[in-house]
Amino acid sequence: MQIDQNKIDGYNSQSLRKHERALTYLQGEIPHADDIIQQLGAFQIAIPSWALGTGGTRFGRFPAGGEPRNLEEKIEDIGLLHRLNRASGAISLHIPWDIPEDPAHIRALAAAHGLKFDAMNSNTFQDQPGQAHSYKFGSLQNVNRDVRKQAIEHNIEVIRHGIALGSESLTVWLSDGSCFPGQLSFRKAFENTLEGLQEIYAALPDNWKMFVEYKAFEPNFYSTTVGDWGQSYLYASKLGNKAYTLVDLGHHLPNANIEQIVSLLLMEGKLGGFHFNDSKYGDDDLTVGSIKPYQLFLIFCELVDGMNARNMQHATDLGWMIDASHNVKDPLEDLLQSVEAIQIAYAQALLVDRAKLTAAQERNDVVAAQEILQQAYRTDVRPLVAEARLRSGGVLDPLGVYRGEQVRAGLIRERGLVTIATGL
Ligand SMILES: [Mn+2]
Repeated sequence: MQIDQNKIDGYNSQSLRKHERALTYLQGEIPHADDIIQQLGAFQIAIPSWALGTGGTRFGRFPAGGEPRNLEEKIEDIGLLHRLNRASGAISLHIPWDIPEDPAHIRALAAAHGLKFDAMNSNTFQDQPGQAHSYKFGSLQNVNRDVRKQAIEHNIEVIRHGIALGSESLTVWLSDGSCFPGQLSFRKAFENTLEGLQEIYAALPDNWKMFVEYKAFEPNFYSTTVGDWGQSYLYASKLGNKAYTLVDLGHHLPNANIEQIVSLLLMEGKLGGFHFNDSKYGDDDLTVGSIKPYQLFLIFCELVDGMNARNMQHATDLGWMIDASHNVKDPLEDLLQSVEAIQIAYAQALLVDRAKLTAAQERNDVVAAQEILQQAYRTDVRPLVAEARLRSGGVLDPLGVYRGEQVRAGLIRERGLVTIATGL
């Protein structure tokens, strides 16, 4: 069932009129405004199952109450987000945090909320209760073959769970590395890891992709065995054409030029997936677009340009996911903000006049090139994003409706979260 915009926004025909005025203005200014609205409507961002609870730091965790207690409730929460913004139509599961006990039931529940299963995520960065071998000194890199074998088997089990749910990709993030010089042999760690990834890769169904996620540091602080895009690219290249690099915005050293990394990975056909978040210092996992929105825009410029150059479908040919944590915000509010920030950056990137930019580059007109980018960045594209939402059956102001600041029809508070009560 779709949310009835008139019911929910009946109170605010004024906001709707304001939106229409702003939209009409933009449509006059931007010849391809309706194409952008269409592209925005098709663009879906997966929500990871672990983003729905209150996160924490090693210093503490301050739960707000009303957190989903099980996978069913997590799916309901994402279903709510998707009903509001029509742009969160996928869920990404982490094993073993969210093992689907009854995959057919979970699959049906997700489908009823209009959700697909995005990449499956394995976990060899923690020891689980009853586990035979410890990952204290790494998983796939470990000097002990039994530890490596356990990590390989876990990943293959994650693929099996994913097949049952209709997922088509596996994301492998390894915390493997070392904390002190001399602790391990870089070469042996790489070779062991590659061997393990090859065994996992061999278990992938034909239509699956494997994403090799890198991270510069933490929890290891001297070396990380998949530490940067070059290392990830090396693994992905050696593995084969189902393996790709996954870029997580927070997994770089400070000031890394992520847009350039994105551009080159796309050029080589090896960019597979994307984890959105924002940061000031390290892997801060803050709300997307909250700290460096211009960087997010520049990344999207390269995504759009690089995908167009390869005739890729923006909406479906890369895995798009938010990977953030929420220590001081309601996770659902944060996710609504994050999805909108992604849509805004995407829309702004679609606004860039590529022909003019290329011409400016060809004549080394640095000033014109900057003006062209900033012209797009400084355009308020929120009416285009809102219009895409409305046309897909979402609401004008997802955060406002969620917060219940406005007249609501059919909304109740349950478990501390707003749930649409009108049923599916
Ligand atoms: Mn990530």
